[in-house]
Amino acid sequence: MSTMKETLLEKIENREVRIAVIGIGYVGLPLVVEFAKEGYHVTGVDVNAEKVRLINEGHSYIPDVPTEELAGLVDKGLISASTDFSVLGEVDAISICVPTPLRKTKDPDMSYIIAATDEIVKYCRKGQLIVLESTTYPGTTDELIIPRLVKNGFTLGEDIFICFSPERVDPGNPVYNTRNTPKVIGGATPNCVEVATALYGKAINTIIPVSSTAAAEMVKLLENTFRAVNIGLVNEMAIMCDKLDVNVWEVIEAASTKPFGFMTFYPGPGLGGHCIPIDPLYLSWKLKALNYNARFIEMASEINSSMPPYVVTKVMDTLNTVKKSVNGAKVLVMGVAYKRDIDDLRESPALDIIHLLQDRGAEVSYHDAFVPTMHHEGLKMESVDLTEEAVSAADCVVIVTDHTTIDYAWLAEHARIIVDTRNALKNIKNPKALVELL
Ligand code: SAJ
Repeated sequence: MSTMKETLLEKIENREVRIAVIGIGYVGLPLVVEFAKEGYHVTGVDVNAEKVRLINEGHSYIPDVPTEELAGLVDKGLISASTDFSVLGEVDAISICVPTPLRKTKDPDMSYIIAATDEIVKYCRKGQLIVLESTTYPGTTDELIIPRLVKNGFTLGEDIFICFSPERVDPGNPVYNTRNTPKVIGGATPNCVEVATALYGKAINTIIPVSSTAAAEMVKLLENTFRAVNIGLVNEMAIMCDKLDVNVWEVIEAASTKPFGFMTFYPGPGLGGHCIPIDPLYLSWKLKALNYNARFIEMASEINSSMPPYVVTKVMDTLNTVKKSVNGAKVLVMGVAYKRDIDDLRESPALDIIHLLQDRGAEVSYHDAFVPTMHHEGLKMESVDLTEEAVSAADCVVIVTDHTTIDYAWLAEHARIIVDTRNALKNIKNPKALVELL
């Protein structure tokens, strides 16, 4: 008589396993597609009826997922989507890819994970694999997921299999995608890891098993804390170089020639995105509960959060050199997305910079072809056309996001003053505009 594990492993081999992915956003939808490309039937489950409709019509709303690829898999009947969580009772494997934001109090908002888990509790049955992918603090799987799921006579690792596997999606990355980025998996028991490895290994090239769910949760937080702290370091370097009258960009380029023991990060207007500014605070929050203060995380967060005001001070000081006050000045912000060549505004430092400039009486407009309209965090604005009139009418242009679609030579030709927070003008020799670098 086969054990539940053996039955599941066999169904995985035979492509009979049916999969549900809860949360079909920039993490969940690529995962749905990768499993379907391997011949598995995958259902995207989401509370957002519009996303469900678009998927069932074969339309992708995630730039990294081509519509034609999604449509082909939907037409084959391999991909479907639903707002009805009862489908969770019909599948063999469930991946949870829901958001883990911060509350206004900067505490972790676990409501999405808990809501998804409570839906699974209603429908889960023996023989299922459940994998949490949402970035969260170490201990979440063991403390929140397992106690909710492993009751009613379930035996963990025998008839229910639970793992944590961090998502590693870098939106817009032209090289690394869900399939070719190694996937870390930590399970509640060795059987759990074995089952998850067998399934994910069908859709992802490299699986990296670790010894526990907490280790896997910590791997992700190390990865993103590493980035937040190093970006904080290089932002402080920018502030120090400014005081020393040294060009930080030149220093970084030269340091980057070191072929070992150095990794290049660049200063900027602040830390955007729904991961890097937020994930480390999940870790520091957890450690506070254990009476430990994660100093690097706190310090990096403090420095990175100080960059938008630092940029606004740069604008004020530069206007001052031409005897202009920021109060009443026309300021054009170039790029509002949180990083180049994407349309995502979440935690974008541009929002803080615009608010701070408006608070000081500036008349602020923005241009961002990726963000034609912005209705976000109290701002309701439209992107202005990038014309000579718009640029030359501005008392100051601030490059906040360095989209590669902009002709920076043209901009430097027609702007009066440019505050460049991304060294976007690095290749422009003798710009006509007065340029102030971060
Ligand atoms: N930034 C800097 N200086 C740098 C690098 C980034 O100021 O040297 C800023 C960016 O402008 C942006 C923020 O930091 O506002 C985050 O940038 P990011 O490049 O880390 O981009 P994310 O948050 O979209 O994606 C990251 C992933 N990025 C990379 O690995 C390059 C990766 O860390 C995670 O897979 C992902 O977050 C996630 O989902 O956790």
